[in-house]
Amino acid sequence: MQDITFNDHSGLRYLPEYFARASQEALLEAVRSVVAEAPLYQPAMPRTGKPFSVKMSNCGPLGWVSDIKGYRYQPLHPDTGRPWPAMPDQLKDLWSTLAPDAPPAEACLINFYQASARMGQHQDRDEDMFDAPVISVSLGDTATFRVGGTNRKDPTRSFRLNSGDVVVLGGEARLAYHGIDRVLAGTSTLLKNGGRINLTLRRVTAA
Ligand code: MD3
Ligand code: FE
Repeated sequence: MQDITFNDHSGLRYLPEYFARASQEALLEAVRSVVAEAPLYQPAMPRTGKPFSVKMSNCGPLGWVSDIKGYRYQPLHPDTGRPWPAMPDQLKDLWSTLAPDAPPAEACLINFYQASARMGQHQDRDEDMFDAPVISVSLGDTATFRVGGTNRKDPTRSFRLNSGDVVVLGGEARLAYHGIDRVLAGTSTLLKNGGRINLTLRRVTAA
């Protein structure tokens, strides 16, 4: 674990290599057991039903899902109909360390990117409250991440998210536009078959 190396005025806090390799491996094992119980599913765009290039699962009491009917949080896996698995202790600890004043996280979205996957610029606003930050953990191949401001037309900047990096989006940055432009294949040995996993922790309901 290392010190904060980037903490901007808007509330974006970047913690490169927050998790060392051994912790990344332990976290990956925890994610594998979640996905064994709650398999990655294929989300689709509201209205059009166009499939996402990213596959998803969740852990914690609520999970974020998207299908032709819309975006929402729900307690059950859309394919299996079972509750999402519990949030691993490493993620609960991460939340209490980096968001000590917030109520507990309720949702951890698991995004799985293969080499060609992308995530277009969007805001995270399906939650009932924006006081708590969003905390993101990257595992596996490096991605180029782009973040702007709270208006779609605000200038953006781009930086790389490597395996073990953590980003905390609090304050004004909580509602900033952001997305993943590309995944750089072959940049990490963490996932045997390559690809990238992003874990995003969120508080959904008002405390
Ligand atoms: C900036 N995930 O799941 S994580 C998402 O890498 C999402 O999978 C991306 O955007 C990923 O919604 C980016 C970093 C991140 C997460 C939430 C944010 C950046 C954010 C919320 C506000 C501003
Ligand atoms: Fe997002």
